[in-house]
Amino acid sequence: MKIVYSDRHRLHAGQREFYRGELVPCFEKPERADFVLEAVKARNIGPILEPKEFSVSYIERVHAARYVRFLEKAWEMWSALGNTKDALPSVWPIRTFRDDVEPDYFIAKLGMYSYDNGTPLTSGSWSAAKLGADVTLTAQQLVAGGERAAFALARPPGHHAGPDFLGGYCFINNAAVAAQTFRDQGAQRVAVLDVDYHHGNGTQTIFYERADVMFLSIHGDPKTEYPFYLGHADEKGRGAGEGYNWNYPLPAGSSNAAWFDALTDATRRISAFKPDALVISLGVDTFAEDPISKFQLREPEYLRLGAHLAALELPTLFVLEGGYAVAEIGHNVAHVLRSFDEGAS
Ligand code: OKP
Ligand code: ZN
Repeated sequence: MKIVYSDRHRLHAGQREFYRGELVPCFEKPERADFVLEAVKARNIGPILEPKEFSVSYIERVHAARYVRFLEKAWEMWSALGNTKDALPSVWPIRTFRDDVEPDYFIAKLGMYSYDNGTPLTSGSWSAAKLGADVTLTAQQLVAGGERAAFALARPPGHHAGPDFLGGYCFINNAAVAAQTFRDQGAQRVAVLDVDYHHGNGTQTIFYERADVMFLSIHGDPKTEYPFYLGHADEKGRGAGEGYNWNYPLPAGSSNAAWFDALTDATRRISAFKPDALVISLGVDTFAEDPISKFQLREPEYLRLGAHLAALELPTLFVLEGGYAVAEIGHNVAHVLRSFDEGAS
């Protein structure tokens, strides 16, 4: 399958994130994409294409305009205060505070548009995130144009970014932008399946009240795993969206058998939904050696995942999300894509 990639992802390179009481080097680093690129090249997954440039209006179909304006201007505002280090929030308007009055103070603004202190905003974050969306949309256009599948080799990741918030290393929800664009270009129904170790809270929130985009996520149980406050099995959608959101939280340390049981149930629901396109939020932090996650997938499981997804026989867009066992993430991604291609008709 064709792969879309730009080396300008490295414009986003956070220095430190807050983790277990201290600032540690970011897990989400540019080398991640380098390793994935190297592995897909080594295994001849397909030609590597440069992204086209898309209007921000595609992004604003799923993100609030005021959030996008904030991202565009954030570094300028922060650096105008004399700051040179990455911006991290430290205060948030949780329950009972007002979120309708945007503060002037930058860190308070940043807190309004974020939900954790592990996502540094740097001088290049907006450019890289916009480019990640361009990479994703370029790959989406290939699938909309008749390709059986395409891979958006994007970073930073996207699935934790919601309508008006960043977090979990994510700024723009690439998978959601792509799903919405499929809809806007004539797809009646789109399914988004999130196989990253972490619940795709941003994607869920964006489509929670909609029946035209089904969201399904297999992830570490939020009772102990990030993002903690969303991703339980009883979240099934609201209003028109009821019955179009399916979460498969699995305890940390779950067996691969349990993981594939969840996948089998999720793909059964996708088939019954009869979507015109499928978006896969492809995180490979499900890997047994991942430093921040607790599932046990390895090469045979990634091959099995690719074959299982191919059997759905749907136009499929793969979007890169997490995966932090840096040297191995390339192989893990390549295994999924190669076995998909082998199984695809
Ligand atoms: C992103 B993706 C907060 C540290 C928590 C966040 C994990 C984000 C995972 N200071 N770490 O889903 O792979
Ligand atoms: Zn993850």
